[in-house]
Amino acid sequence: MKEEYSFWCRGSPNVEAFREQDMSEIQMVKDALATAKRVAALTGAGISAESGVPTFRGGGGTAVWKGMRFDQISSSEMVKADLPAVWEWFDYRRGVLRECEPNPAHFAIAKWQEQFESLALVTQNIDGLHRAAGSRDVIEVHGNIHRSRCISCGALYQMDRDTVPHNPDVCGCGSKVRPDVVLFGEMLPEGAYEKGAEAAASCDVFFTIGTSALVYPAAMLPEIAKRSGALLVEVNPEETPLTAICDASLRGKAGEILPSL
Ligand code: BV8
Ligand code: ZN
Repeated sequence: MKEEYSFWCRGSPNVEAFREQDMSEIQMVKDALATAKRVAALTGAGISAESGVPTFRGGGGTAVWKGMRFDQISSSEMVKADLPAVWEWFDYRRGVLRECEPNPAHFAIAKWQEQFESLALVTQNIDGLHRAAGSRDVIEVHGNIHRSRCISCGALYQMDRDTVPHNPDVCGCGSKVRPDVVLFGEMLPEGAYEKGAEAAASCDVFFTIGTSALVYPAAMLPEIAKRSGALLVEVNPEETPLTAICDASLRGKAGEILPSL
């Protein structure tokens, strides 16, 4: 049996603690889901934490790479200034991802696709773990680390997760390729934000899962959902700037909370 499942089935201390703490809130969310037709979710790095993928913030730290904060190395300036350094950072992360599998949180959301009339999944993550867990039509607002793009003609190259380092390094047209990921200072993929905003504005329940809600415009989506009358549910061991406007804040790990919903 997979490690994380035995952990969950054993009734780990976290799960016990979590049960007393949130039963009223979790019951409210369960009741809402019993009648919900349209559900939407925004996920961030925290949903992949139990798969072994390091998060960017939280736990008091900020990811750094060779002395640079990750928002400096993951920036449009660095692609122009030092593309090899950007690839070194992304190939390192792709190497880490080779060992990472979807966790019960990813599988729970993939199951929701069958349970509700409509399920819109917007992810800030570039790790591809939602798709690997079986989710379809994932709106990847920050791109995907297993795809690269020519800096001149825009040709896309899909890599499998074992292609580390990235390949090809040069496009057929002769120009360099870069990660097909939205870096700081760059626009989101055409239509991605709009699709997410439309889902947020028309859902009955909106989940913000495993995100510190600091990066825009993705962090706007839960606010749009709230303003449009959705029940706003946060799943995160820590408080975030969204906590104050949430109808329910389920304090715990996504891999334990989502399957229990
Ligand atoms: C744009 C890809 C516009 C790269 C990423 C000042 C004010 C407001 C905005 C700005 C500003 N200055 C600049 C901006 C814009 C900027 C921005 O928002 N900056 C922020 C930091 C202030 N945004 C942009 O640049 C965006 N583009 O705005 O373009 C524009 C307009 C015109 C013309 C040109 C451009 C592009 C943003 C996208 C950047 N790319 N990623 C890469 O991955 O390297 S963002 C990066 O942060 C990741 O994608 C990540 O997903 C995202 C958000 O982080 P989180 O997912 O939330 O992860 P984090 O570690 O922060 O938090 C984890 C959470 O999980 C924690 O809360 C933790 O408690 C919780 N957790 C931990 N374990 C668990 C858990 N939860 C549940 N279960 C667990 N087990
Ligand atoms: Zn090209």
